[in-house]
Amino acid sequence: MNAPPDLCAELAELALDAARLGAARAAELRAGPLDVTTKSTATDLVTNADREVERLVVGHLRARRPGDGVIGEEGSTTSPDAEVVWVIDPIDGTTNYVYDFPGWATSVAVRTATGTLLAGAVVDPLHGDEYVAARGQGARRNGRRLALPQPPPLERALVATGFGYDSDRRAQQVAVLGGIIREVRDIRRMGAASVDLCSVAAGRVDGYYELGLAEWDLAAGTLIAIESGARVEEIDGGPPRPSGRVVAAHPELWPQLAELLRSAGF
Ligand code: LIP
Repeated sequence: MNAPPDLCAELAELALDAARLGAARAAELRAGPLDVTTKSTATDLVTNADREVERLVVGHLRARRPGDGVIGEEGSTTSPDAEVVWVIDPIDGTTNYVYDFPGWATSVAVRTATGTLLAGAVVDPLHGDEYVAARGQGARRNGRRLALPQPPPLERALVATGFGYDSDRRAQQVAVLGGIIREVRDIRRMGAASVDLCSVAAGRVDGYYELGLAEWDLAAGTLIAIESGARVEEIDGGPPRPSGRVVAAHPELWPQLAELLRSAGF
């Protein structure tokens, strides 16, 4: 599918609108009692708010683009092979959300059937951050254009990462962390991949890596980071993929960070 710039700009506006709507409803629901249950493990939380926000965002998008497909973390997937597909994480960072800990976000992206990201938005209301990008048109945070600063040397890089819910996977991830923590400035674990990727875009961290993310964790933040000037790829090359090994950093820092991660077993 050929997506002209004006279509990507229009989709970006709709993505931001939908993410704002979802984040605002999530914040409202957080003020009241939550029905919290678990998914893949006892620490993989999901709440009534995740489900309600996803329904709200999907309804908003469908009303405006009824022919598009949807892939949602909480099960709203319809027409996943459509020419245009929306990828939604209603509340990325659900553990942060349940604990009322800043750093959860509503993430809304849109891509072609073949995986080309066209637009994306991430709204992190507790930090007051609204990120948006349209393909080829840059990325913005709260309306201001983002441009990656020159990176520090690797040993002065602030690097974000995250951990899965499975204890065996966490053991693997801690081993990688142990292999890099003495070689960089410091580590940050924010708890939401979309916020981590947007933090790279905003220069709030110099790099990010994580293993085993879902498409809805990755989609919007990946485009926002790329459009800010970052390199966001699988450690072995190519676009980030579900259950892969994503690395994001300034293009000049990316190879060094990737090499360090490989040496640590990532
Ligand atoms: C989260 C990811 C994060 C990861 C967390 C969790 P969720 O997604 O965005 O990067 O480290 O463990 O998987 O489950 O909150 O939507």
